[in-house]
Amino acid sequence: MNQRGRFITLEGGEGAGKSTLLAGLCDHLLQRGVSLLQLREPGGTTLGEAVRSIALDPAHPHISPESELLLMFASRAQLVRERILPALEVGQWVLCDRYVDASYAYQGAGRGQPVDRIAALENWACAGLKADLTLLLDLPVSTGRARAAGRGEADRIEVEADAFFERVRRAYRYRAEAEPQRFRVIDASRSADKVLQAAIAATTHLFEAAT
Ligand code: Z5A
Repeated sequence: MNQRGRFITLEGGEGAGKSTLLAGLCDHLLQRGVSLLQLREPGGTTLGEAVRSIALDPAHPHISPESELLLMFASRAQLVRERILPALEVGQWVLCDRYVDASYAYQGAGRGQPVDRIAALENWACAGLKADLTLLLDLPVSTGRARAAGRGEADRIEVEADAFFERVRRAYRYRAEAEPQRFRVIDASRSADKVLQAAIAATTHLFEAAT
């Protein structure tokens, strides 16, 4: 019987370097012989990608905070059942660019949705699935925004003011402090290579637990 795979999530603010890290970390894990699946939220399924195009499109400025929260969880509920759980069951490792912590940070701290409402949605929609490891790329908001600035038109969430992203950053750090056994906070102001090395070091215990 296959051993269950590991579930790693990447979190952080805009321009923190998640996509860059994900590419390097996947290369590293593949070299170690890990079979893996790389996903993103919102997205990763036909339904999820459709949700993504609606939720992030600046042409929909009037989406309410409640609708935004439900859209994120609609994408997530589908992703968990259609892709993540089946992959973990056959021993694949799943690396996901954002997961449920993003809803607490963006829709909770950012948009002011109550934490207990998000927790209720998590209990219902995520089938009890929690990440084995969450890598939080922590970076000053101004640095992340400067990095992301050259990418063309901002999406519907990226147009928010700095104060929104400061709340998001605080919420992520608070969650990391509350769950130190799951989170590893990585100083993302360092070079991409240093960030990758820190992330690789953070995955070591997942291999130990697998043997
Ligand atoms: N969202 C939500 O509100 N609620 C939820 O529940 C979920 C998501 C799941 C997804 O957008 C949006 O959905 C996001 C939160 C919301 N909105 N915002 N804001 P996305 O997937 O399109 O984008 P993102 O997740 O915000 O990531 P990003 O802005 O694309 O950035 P990134 O992936 O973290 O960074 P990157 O692309 O790897 O790097 C950015 C640039 O910096 C690039 O030029 C790199 O070459 C450079 N870079 C990367 N690392 C470094 C280092 N270490 N040094 C210097 N330069 C670097």
